[in-house]
Amino acid sequence: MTRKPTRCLQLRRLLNSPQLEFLLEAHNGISARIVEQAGFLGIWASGLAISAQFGVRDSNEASWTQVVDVLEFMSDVTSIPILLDGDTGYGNFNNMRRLVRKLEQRQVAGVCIEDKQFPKTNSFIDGEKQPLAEVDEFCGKIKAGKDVQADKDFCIIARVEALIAGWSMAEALRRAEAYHAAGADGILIHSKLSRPDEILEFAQEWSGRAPLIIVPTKYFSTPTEVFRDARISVAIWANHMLRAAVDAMEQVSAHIKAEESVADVEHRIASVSHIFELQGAAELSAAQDRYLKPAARTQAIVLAASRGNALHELTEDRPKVMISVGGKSLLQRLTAEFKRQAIGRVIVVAGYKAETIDVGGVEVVQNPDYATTGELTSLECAASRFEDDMVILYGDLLFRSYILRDLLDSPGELVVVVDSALEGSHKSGTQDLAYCSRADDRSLFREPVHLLRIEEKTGSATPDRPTGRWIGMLRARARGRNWIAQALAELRADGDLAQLTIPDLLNHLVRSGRVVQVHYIHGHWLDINQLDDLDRAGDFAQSHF
Ligand code: SPV
Ligand code: MG
Repeated sequence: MTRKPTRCLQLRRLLNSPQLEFLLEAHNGISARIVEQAGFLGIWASGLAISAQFGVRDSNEASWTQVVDVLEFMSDVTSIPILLDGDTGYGNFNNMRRLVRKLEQRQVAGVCIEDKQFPKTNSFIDGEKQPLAEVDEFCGKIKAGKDVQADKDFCIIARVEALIAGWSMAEALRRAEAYHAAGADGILIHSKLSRPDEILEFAQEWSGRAPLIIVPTKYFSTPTEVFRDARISVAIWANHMLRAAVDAMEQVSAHIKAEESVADVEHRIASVSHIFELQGAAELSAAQDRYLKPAARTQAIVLAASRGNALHELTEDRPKVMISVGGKSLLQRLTAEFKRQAIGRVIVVAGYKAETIDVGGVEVVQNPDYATTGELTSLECAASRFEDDMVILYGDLLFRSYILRDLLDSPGELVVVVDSALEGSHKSGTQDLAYCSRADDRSLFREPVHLLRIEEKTGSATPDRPTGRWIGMLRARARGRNWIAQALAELRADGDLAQLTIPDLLNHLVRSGRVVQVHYIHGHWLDINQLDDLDRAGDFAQSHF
């Protein structure tokens, strides 16, 4: 087994790579993880961004140990190298030695120090007024760091601030050369101009004596090709994660303040489950399965045997569950939702073109008589695999994640999801109208509601009014599972199972005195019956990230 190179070696390789490489800024654990997930090969732990996320100034107001603590979180959740923006090294050569030791202990791959004086100020604030360090003193700091590092590949980058402070190109080059001779593994040449001219001139004069690093914050509009042509080793996008986060937070907070509601922002911001993902929740639940008594597993049973005739040629070569919505099949979308809710076992009851179901991680059960039978026969085909906690649903559903999550949280042995938004919906196909013990009062503290019956919409007026529409999703716990198994047996004994539907099963259960709980929702789902539904589904899927 080949081992991944150490992070120090990874950083060294980026520095020495013949092509232009990139680091992106991160300022805490979650942003570091996002940078790695975006595909970057290295992270810039920016002094500006780390101080800003603390809400303090980039003037060494945060202590160096506070910075190192942040680095520890960043390092723990990533595997790519982190280059710390170590300001001036937080003191003299001795502070630098201790910093290097502490960074190595936390697997930080390198540190960049700048030739200014402690406490430093950000280069873009009155750069010209900032005193530079003495060259010899700064060289001593570099040497001290190099002498103390334990890993030969730990990188020390020397940052030249001469151009920022208004000194000449000759002075910048003189300093870079001295730092290189003192052992620096690379030179960061900084500029506050909006054009890259002085950086390019420096690069030309420097002519590859050591890897050259730049921070195009001010000359951001320069085409990246220009840096490649100038043989720059590494470009650092130094503050963009922080600025993106601040912008998003300002917009969202203003919106919530004005609206006094979060209803409208919910789908513009990261879902809570995505946050869990970034926190590595899946690893913890896998570990819990290993180290704690295994919790009861929830399984999903997807009824997907039908072709979906009203979709015409779209289902010529595949069942409805395999048609694509926004680049992903309905089944892929469902399995992603299951994964989000930690539903590990997925059973798909297939019939029409069952062989085309190729979504990873699902168990396919066949209903060989799909052409002449209905949903209950399909459900019966999965009966031998029933477990004590299961969600049963139609394969043509799209829904917001919270619907399944809330269903899993709701009490009851058997719970059906009913949409109380009857008016103004565009639902096509059969409507399974639900008559329940109470209408949805949409209040926080809901009274228990149970199902009275489900009726297919016929257009004929009935004396009582439906309180919603069953969306095609239910959940059964251990006793609910037994009720279902028993009801299937009874209906089979009656001899008419083949043509029956899930609503028939639910009505049978209610008639037998079983309590079927109702979990109300209000919109935020759709099913796909006709071509028209597909456009809506595309929009729905897109707005759902
Ligand atoms: C930082 O990211 O903190 C830097 C780069 O040092 S700059 O802000 O451009 O000085
Ligand atoms: Mg900085």
